[in-house]
Amino acid sequence: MMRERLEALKTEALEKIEVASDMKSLQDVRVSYLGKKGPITEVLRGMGKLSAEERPKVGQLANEVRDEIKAHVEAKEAKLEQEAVEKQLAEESIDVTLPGRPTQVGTSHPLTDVVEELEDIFTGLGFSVAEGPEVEVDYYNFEALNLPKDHPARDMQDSFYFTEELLLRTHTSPVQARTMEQHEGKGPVKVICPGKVFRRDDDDATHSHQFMQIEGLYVDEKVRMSDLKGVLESFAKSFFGEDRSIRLRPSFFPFTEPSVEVDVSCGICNGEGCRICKQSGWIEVLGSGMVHPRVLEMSGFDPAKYSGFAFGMGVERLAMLKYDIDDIRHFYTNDVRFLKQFTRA
Ligand code: 2U9
Repeated sequence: MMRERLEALKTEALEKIEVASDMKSLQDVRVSYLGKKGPITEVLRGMGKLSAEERPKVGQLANEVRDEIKAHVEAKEAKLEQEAVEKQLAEESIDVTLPGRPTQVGTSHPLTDVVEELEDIFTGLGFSVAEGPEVEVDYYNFEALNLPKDHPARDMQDSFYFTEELLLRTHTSPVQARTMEQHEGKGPVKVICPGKVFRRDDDDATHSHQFMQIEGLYVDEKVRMSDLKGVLESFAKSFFGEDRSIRLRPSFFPFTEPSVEVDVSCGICNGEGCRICKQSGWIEVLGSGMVHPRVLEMSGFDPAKYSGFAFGMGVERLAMLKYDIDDIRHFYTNDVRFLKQFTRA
């Protein structure tokens, strides 16, 4: 009787294990058959009623049934776990044949490209690169550059002032004045100073209240006007093309004497005269001159022993000439259709 009961329990349990489709129902089967209150324990408890001959045989059978159910539960557990892993792998698999999503790649700003090209050209001619503050004191921005107190550039209308003493620099010249001062009267000083400058202009196609300059300074014993001409001619050929030439026209700046404006031959008509150069054959690109003796003196150099030349140019203007850009505001409105046309080689 007990034997049949055990055999029936086994068949029943194995069937339930077979159909259990998740861990929860499998554990329920295990607890209900093998637990302390389960039918097998119950059979074992009732063995007292059996004869001494029957008892060990039924006890052995009960143990076998219990071990077999246990083994099936464990095998099913392993199977369910394996299936769960396979299901997860299938769900998380990546279709490597799908086309990739394109990523937007940025470009460097055209002004950055031009500044870096200019730095390469001038470092190739022996200049170092110097930088300085954009918020300047009156002394370095004006006084040390021989700009008299009544100079129009000092007017509140022309510069951005924080206080009477403090303003946004109107050119990068204060960087050269600071560099000279650091050299304590001993040459050579040979630097270029690229950077942002600020003027109270109304913005239009050729003016911006913020723009970029590169200025240069070379001070040493026996620096002459011919050095100025050689360096600037070499720059013009490197930047605009070997077929271009320069000419100097007399001009005036408070910080240089004599002063010149430098034109480059027109690359469109080769000096013949066209719309771009307004029929002159020449395009104005920068200002320059021999450093004023007062400027040398104020920054600690003896003008009897030292001389030098300086130059200044607007980076946007150079970029506009080189890349045929018709409006300075394109550099600052950051329209990607404009920006993405400039990708450094
Ligand atoms: C020191 C001594 C001399 C810098 C110079 C110019 C001529 C010049 C303009 C060009 C177009 C500014 O960007 S622009 O508007 N610059 O014409 N700049 S000489 O002379 C210096 C600078 C510093 C100590």
